[in-house]
Amino acid sequence: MNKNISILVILILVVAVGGYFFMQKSASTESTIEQSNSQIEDSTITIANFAFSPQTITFKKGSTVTWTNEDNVGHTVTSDTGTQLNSPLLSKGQSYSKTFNETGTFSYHCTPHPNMKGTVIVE
Ligand SMILES: [Cu+2]
Repeated sequence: MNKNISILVILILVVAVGGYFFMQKSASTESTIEQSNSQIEDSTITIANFAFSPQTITFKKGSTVTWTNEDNVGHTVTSDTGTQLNSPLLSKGQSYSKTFNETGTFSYHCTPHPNMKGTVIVE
């Protein structure tokens, strides 16, 4: 009888300790995911008065940037070099989104108005 109770106590201890470590492990995995998610920010750039605002923007890899044209005039979001950014001509109220999965500095301009410039820095 006493032996049976001892075995029962040991079993309960094993389950309790095992459960504790399991919960610790899943809790730390959860916080790691939360941390990496918090570094990814979706950003908005406004195109207004023939300018990109903010003109320079910095964010983490994996973030999505959306440009929205608020001017009555059509604008584009076009990479200075390469094809990373290649929007169509955006009319008023139209948007263009791009997800950056690689780090780097991406300079862009507006094709009809080459003096409109902006920079996206992905860390
Ligand atoms: Cu423009």
